[in-house]
This record gives sequence, structure tokens and C-alpha cells, in this order.
Amino acid sequence: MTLIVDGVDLPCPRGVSPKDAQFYDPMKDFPCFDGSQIIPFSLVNDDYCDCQDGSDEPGTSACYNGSFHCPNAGYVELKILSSRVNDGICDCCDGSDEYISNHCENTCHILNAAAMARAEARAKVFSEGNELRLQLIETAKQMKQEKEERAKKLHEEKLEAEKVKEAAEAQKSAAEEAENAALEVYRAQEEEARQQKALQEQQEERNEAHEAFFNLDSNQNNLLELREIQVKQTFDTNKDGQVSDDEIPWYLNLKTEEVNEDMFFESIWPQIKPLYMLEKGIFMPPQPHQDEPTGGEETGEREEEKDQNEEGPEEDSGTDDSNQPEESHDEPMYDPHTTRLIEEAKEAKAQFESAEQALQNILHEINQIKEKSEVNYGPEDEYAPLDGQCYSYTDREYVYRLCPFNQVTQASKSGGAETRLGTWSKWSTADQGPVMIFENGQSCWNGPQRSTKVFVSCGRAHEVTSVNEPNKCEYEMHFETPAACKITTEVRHDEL
Ligand code: MAN
Repeated sequence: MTLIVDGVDLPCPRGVSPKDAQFYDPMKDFPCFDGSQIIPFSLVNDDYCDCQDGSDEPGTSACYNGSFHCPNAGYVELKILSSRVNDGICDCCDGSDEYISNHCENTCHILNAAAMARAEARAKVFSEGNELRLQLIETAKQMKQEKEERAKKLHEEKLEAEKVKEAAEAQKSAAEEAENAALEVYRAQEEEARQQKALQEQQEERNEAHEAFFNLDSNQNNLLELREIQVKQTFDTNKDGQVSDDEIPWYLNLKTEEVNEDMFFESIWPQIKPLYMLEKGIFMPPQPHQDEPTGGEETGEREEEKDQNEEGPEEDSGTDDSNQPEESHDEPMYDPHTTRLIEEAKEAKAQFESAEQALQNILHEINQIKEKSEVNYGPEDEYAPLDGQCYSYTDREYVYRLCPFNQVTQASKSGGAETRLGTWSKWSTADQGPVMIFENGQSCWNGPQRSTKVFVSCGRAHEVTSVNEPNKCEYEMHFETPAACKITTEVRHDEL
């Protein structure tokens, strides 16, 4: 190799790349690249390391940190550590690094042929993939057109559905109004019955209170006094034979020694009623059946009968009308006109709900189309047909599914629920090409939410070719697709 300086053709020192040859002028002293010193040119490649950066010994192994340039004519030039020079191992395909023994065969033409073959194969994949990519673009165009037409149709359907809903709403309101008017009569009746029942209950309560007052007021002076209470065993709750103050606090609380019936009803009766009724229950056992024998020793017989009753309740309830409930709690029966109005209101409500649902469905689809129209499917929409598809990959433990523009999942081969490894987020780029980013997947145990990077490259078919988890819950996939087979001059250049 030669170097032309001022029109003079000079030899390029061994191990120097053509790009660096200008720094090695045999007519001048050599300045080390790091500027540490300037040495006579005769010391370059003299097998003694003078420069700290090894720049004076590009063609020998004298410096541990120097670099040697393999010209590798016919293939790709290469830079190796100068420590590998003359170490017995052929590093350069032209054998130039082993110039002392000169034992290396020049294999550059073989490597070049292999690289050409690889590049050719790759170019073939690109060319075939590109054909498919053009088809994908065509499909994407059709899909887009169909979506636009569908959106137009949906817009019309929406207007129609809004009208239907409005009409159904009006019908529902009218039917409900008629139903309410008809039911009002029944409601009024029910309200009246309820009030009457309340009144009756109140009266019964009053009667019970009156009876209690009458019983407690032993001197019948219509006033209840402390001593009248104190002699009633009812209130001797601890059964020590006396009624002490703490057993009748409700009485003492009145801060008076006697009360009339009204005061009794208002303030005392609600407090003593449970105790009083309990006591009354104890001293007034339930009345026996008319045909039931009375007397102490019949207890056993009664027990027996009770047992029989429990076993055969049907026999007992047979013809005895008095066992029937007095009041029926069933829904009230309505007259035919009201029944019809109720049915009509029910039907109108159902119609309205179905009209509303139909409108919701249309709005949902409109929204979906809008959302999808905002997705970036690549510069020529070439990735659009991949939306809605899923591609699987199975390794030793899991089945992974890549659904572009949607999500990535992982399912254990041994069964169980799928784990979401991320939902579609955005495109990114790496040295190798485009990357699909999926984020916000299921949370990792004690860690971040799962996420996946999908490195996309050109291939004849859509295929996930590998899956890794370089960090816990951070996944990387490699995905080949014809959509990535755009032939550019850069691609061809890179291949060679
Ligand atoms: C599951 C899988 C793994 C992940 C662990 C984290 O087993 O999703 O990929 O590393 O959970 O706990």
C-alpha cells in the first residue's frame, strides 16, 4: 500500500488503515496520537512501544493497546488488537496479521462469497417480502375504505337510532303516565288500609297499656305510686324478694312519686312492656285445645301429640279454615284495564331499553372506528392488516401471543389464566429497525407492571421468532413480517 504526499508516492506502514495513513509521513517525525511525544519516524513499527497509546506500533505486537488494520482485500477490512499480531492465530482473512510465519491462507474470497450468498438470500427475502408488503398496503387501503364507508353508514344509523329512541321514550313516558294514573287508585286504597292498620295497632297498644296500668294501680286511684310498683314481683328482676331502686330506674327517672295513665302510656309503658309481657307470659300459659285433656300428669301425652303433629302437619291443617292466614300478602289484583296498562308500560319500557341499547351499540362502534383511525399503522399503513391478528410462540414453559396494536400475553403450558405482558402503546426504533412497545401489563410480584418490546424485522411470513425476559417482567420478542420488507438503498448497502 502506498501513500501520496505532495505528489510523492510513499509506502503506507504495516497495520495502518488508509484513513490514518496521512499521519504516518516517513519524511517527518511521528507525533504520538495522544500528543504525549514526538519520535523519529524510524521508531515507528520498530517493535518497541514508545507512545503510551500504542500509535507508533500499528504493525507489531509491541504495544498492548495498539490496533492493527487488516486490509482484507476482496472482503471487509478489519481492525484487531495489535497484541494479536504474529500470535500464531489467523485473525485477518488475508493473513496479513501473521506476516512473520506467513502461514495463513487468504480466505477473504471464501468469506466474500458466503457474505454475497447471505446477502443474496436476504435480498430474496426482502424482494418476496416486499411483494407481500405491497399486498398488505393494498389490503390496508381497502380496509380503510371499508371503515370509512362503515363510519358513514353508522352516522346515518345513529341519526335513525336517535329518532327511534326519542319516539320510544315518548311512548314509554305516556304509557308510564297512564299506568301511574291507574295505579294511583290502588295506591290510595293501600295507603288507607295501611293507616287503618296503624290506627288499630295504636289502639291495641293503648288497650294493653291500659290493662297494665289497671293491674299495677292496686288501690285503683288512677295514679301509679312507688309502693304499688315495689310490691310487684314482675320488677324484682334479681328475685331477691324486693324491688329495689335500681330495678325500677324508669320509675325514678320520672322524678315524681305518682303518674297518671297518660304519663304512664307515654313514658313508662314503652320501657316496661317487654318485662311486663314476659311476666304475663309466664303466669298465663297458652290456652290448651278444647278437646285436649288438662292436668299435670298428662304432660307426657301432650308431648306425644306434639311429636305426632310435627311428623304429620298435613293431617292437622286439613279442613281447618281457621289456620288460613287472615290477610293475603300477595300482589293486589288489578282490574283488566289497569292490568293492560301495566303490560303496555312494561312493553314500552322494554322497547325504549332496546332502542337505547341499539344506539349505544352504534356509538360504541363509531368510537372504536375513531380510535383505530388514530393508530399509527406505519408510513404506508402496511401494518394495518395485522391489527386483529395474533401470533403465537411456544418455549419450554409458556405460550406467548403477540396481538399487534392490541396486547401481548403469556400462558403457562401447565394451564391457568393468561398473564398480560402489556397493551399496545406506541412505536419506537432501535438500530435493527422498528420496535413495537407494549406497556402497563399485569403487575409483577413485588415489581413493576409487565412490559414488552417487539423488535420487528423483514420476513416472508408473520412470525414470532424468539421471546426473552432479559429483566424480570420485561420481555423482548423478535417478530418477522413482510410489512417490514421495504427495499431501500440503505438496506442493500447494509447487507454488504
Ligand atoms: C410469572 C411469569 C414470569 C415472571 C414471573 C414474575 O411466573 O410471568 O415471566 O418472571 O411471573 O414473578
